[in-house]
Amino acid sequence: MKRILSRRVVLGSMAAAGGFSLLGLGVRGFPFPIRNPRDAGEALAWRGQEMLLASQPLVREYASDQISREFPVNGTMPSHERYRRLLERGFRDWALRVDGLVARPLSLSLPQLRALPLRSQITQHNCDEGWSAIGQWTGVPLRHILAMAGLRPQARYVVFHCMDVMDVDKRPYYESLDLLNATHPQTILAHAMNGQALAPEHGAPLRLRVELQIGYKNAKWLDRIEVTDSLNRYGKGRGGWWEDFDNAPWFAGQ
Ligand SMILES: Nc1nc2c(c(=O)[nH]1)N[C@H]1C(S)=C(S)[C@@H](COP(=O)(O)O)O[C@H]1N2
Ligand SMILES: [Mo]
Repeated sequence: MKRILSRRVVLGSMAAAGGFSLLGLGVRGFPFPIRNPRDAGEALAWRGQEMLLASQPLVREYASDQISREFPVNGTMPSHERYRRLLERGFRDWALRVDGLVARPLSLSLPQLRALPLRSQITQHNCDEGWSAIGQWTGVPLRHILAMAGLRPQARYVVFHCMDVMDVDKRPYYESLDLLNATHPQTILAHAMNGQALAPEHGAPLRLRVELQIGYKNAKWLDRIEVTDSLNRYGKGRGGWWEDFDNAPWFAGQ
């Protein structure tokens, strides 16, 4: 079962099979009510991931000669004065804030982040607009930062606040993960790509790499990470900018 069934096939069929059976019910631990078959499918796929991870914990990693020569860019760089100045000064005035339901709120500069334990991984990024690219990402495992901050008992989700404001609705980009995805070994806060400091268009100074999920979950231009017990109070309450704006699935497993 381990290798014959791909992650995608298992998640997909669980979603299809369960799609109609859960309307009106909730799925334990899933943050939203089930309003339609699509929601039910998403919630079941989310539960299915836990089972899959027990036997197949890491997504595929590639060799360095498989790295894509061109890696497309998606999203528009933060256009405000604050980001321009941060960039100009090499992010010396920037720090990642880690707060919310943590025992010890943190503020970590880029040199401090670079000095933390590293993970490097060569993975395939899949954007739901239909393109994929392989890149090498290097950064701090998010689980390490969460351990440094210390999760309080009520902690359920991690929210990623970004510095870009979306043109269409003037709302800041954000994303969120449950704790299983947030503490997965391949979930890292990357400050380097293909062996170089992360380029501005790819999310400098720091971006999320969550290899268990697709493109838009990989929040760029981070400046704050907040641990929370509920996603209700962010944006329109669906857990991310695309989730709010376009009803994109919050759990976008792959
Ligand atoms: N802050 C922020 N993060 C973002 C986006 C964005 O617009 N703003 N776009 C997302 C989408 S849709 C994709 S596919 C990836 C693209 O990452 P890349 O530009 O490094 O290829 O970033 C994701 N993270
Ligand atoms: Mo994307």
